[in-house]
Order: sequence, then structure tokens, then C-alpha cells
Amino acid sequence: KKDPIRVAVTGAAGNIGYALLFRIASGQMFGPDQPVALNLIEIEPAMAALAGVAMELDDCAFPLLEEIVQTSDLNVGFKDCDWALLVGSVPRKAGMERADLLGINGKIFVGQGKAINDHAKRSCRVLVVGNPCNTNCLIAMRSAPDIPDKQFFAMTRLDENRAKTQLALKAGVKVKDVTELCVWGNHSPSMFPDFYNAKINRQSAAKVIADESWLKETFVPTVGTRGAAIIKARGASSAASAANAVVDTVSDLIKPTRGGYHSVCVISSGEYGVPEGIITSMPIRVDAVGNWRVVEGIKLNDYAREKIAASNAELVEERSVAFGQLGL
Ligand code: NAX
Repeated sequence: KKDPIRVAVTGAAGNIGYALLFRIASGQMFGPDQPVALNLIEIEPAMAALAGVAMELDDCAFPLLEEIVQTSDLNVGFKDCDWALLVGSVPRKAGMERADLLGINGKIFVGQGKAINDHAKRSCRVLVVGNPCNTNCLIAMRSAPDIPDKQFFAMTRLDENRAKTQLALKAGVKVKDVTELCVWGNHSPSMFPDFYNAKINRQSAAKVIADESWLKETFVPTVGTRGAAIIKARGASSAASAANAVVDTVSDLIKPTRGGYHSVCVISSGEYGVPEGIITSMPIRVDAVGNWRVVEGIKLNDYAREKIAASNAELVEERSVAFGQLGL
């Protein structure tokens, strides 16, 4: 009998949590024969709502779900976890400066990083979704010195998935025919979805679509501002699609990559001239024994390099503001 994979989820009573937990418990993240245990972490005011979510999980009678822990104590929440999905964060409110947001969330991610360091398994892998996710991830990583840096990730898979669909719609192909679409940089409107190296039926997407002004002036901003468009249409931010991207990110990190690559934010060691020591989105492949690496040898033209550099400059700036405020 397999031991369960223990997954800690922060912000478990939030929008994304509500869409995510049921997919983990049903086996869509780790496979149909892999038991799971869920450590649901919330802040005190949301504990009653969290109890309701846990009741609904119970009511699904998921055969794979072996245990549910509900807590607002990080030391309990991250105890022995194999994965920490850091979804909860404080949203930007009217009148709040970006620097304030970085400071407020930074403190949260310092605390979570420390608790992961002290209580999670050494092999724990951490995926940060809560925004600003790249910098929050960097802060958590810094606060967890005993967990290898390579085990920290932030999410740009939703951006990749959004970009693939936009290209498929434009080209009139199926979304599965769009591959190798890397979103580079920060999970913010400055991100660069690389339509030059993306493939449509194995040919360059830029060549198939043959409309550079649409790609540069419509496609790139459409992907970058898709989150805002969802809020406008739905009156609430992306939840099911974000949860779906969490499932995609984790399930693709735990198996060898077939075909191309996927976008994940990881710690940079200067690949492609990216500044070192930021958590930034790059093309990732997982090898046969489960180690990931940044794909080498992708050709970037001047336009792509400029876009990527601008997005990464934003991350360097976020790092200096956040580290300054937190004294890191
Ligand atoms: P909600 O506001 O619905 O839920 C957040 C939950 O987190 C709340 O239940 C809150 O009580 C909890 N929370 C707050 N601080 C916490 C803490 N210190 N410890 C534990 N729980 C805490 O937001 P939701 O729509 O679920 O979005 C969650 C985060 O995902 C937001 O930061 C959002 O910006 C971010 N997103 C990131 C995306 C990405 O691609 N990286 C896309 C979707 C989403 O926008």
C-alpha cells in the first residue's frame, strides 16, 4: 500500500482553494492510485468557512483522501508535508502601494518559509501562487535555508495555458497542436509569452500566424491582462483556471517531460542572461529521474530579449524593495 502524499495548501478556504482541493483529493494531481492527505491552512477568521470546505471534501467520499488537517498554526500545517501549495496572500486594496503589498505579503512568506524549513520534509517542494508570486517565492526560499532552492517554484502555467488558447484560436487549430510555449519573466502584465519559439503543429507559431503586429500588439497584452479581463467579466478573479494550472504545474513536475517544455518560475542562475538569484519564469524539462532543468539553446531575438529583460528588471526591483523592507 502506498503512503499518502501530504499536501499543505494555504488560503484553502479561498476561491482557488475551493476549486483546487477537490481536484487534488480526486487524484488528478498525483494520479488515480496515489493516496493523499490534505493539510488545510487558513487565517483565524476563515476557519469556519474552512470547516465547511472540509465537510464538502468529506461528502465527496474520495477513496484517495486519507486525512484532512484544518489549522491556522503553520507549524501544524506544514508538518511532514511533501508539497506546500502557497495560495493564500493579502490582495492589493485601494490606496495600497505596490511596495506596501510586497512588505505585507513578504512578512507572510517569511513566516511560511520558516515553518516549512522547520516542519516540512527536507524533500518538500513548494509552489507559490499567491501574488506577487515570484517575489513571495523568493522570500519563502530565503527563509527556508535547509530546503534546497531548486525545490521552490512560482506559477506561470495559467499564463502559458491562456497563451496557448489564444494562439490556437487565431490559427484555427486545436489547443493541443500548440506546444513549446514559454512564458518568460514575472507573473505580471510584463511577462513575455514567446510566440517565436512556440510551435503550431511543430512549426514556428509566428510563421504560421504570419501577423507580427497582431502577435506583438494584441496577443502579448491579451495574455498579460487576461486576469483583469476575467475579473471584469465574472466579477471575481480566475479560480477554476488557476486551480487547473496548479494541477498542471505539479503533475508535470513529478513526471518526465514528454515533448517540449513548460513554463515554471524557478531560481535563476544566469541562464539566457537572466539576472541571478531571482525567481523567474523559464522553459523547464523534467528528466527520467525527476530532476528539472532549464532547457538550453532556445534562440531569442532582440525583441524577445528586450521583453524578457524588462520583465526581469521588474523582479530585481521587487526583490530590492521587499528585501529592504524585510531586512533580508
Ligand atoms: P481569495 O481572496 O479568494 O482567497 C485567499 C485566501 O487566503 C483567503 O481565504 C484568505 O483567508 C487566505 N489567506 C490570507 N492570508 C493568509 C495567510 N497568511 N495564511 C493562510 N491563508 C491566508 O483569493 P484567490 O482568488 O483564492 O487567490 C489567491 C491568490 O492567488 C491571490 O494572491 C491571487 O492574486 C493569486 N493568483 C495567482 C495566479 C498565478 O497565476 N500565479 C493566478 C490566479 C490568482 O490571481
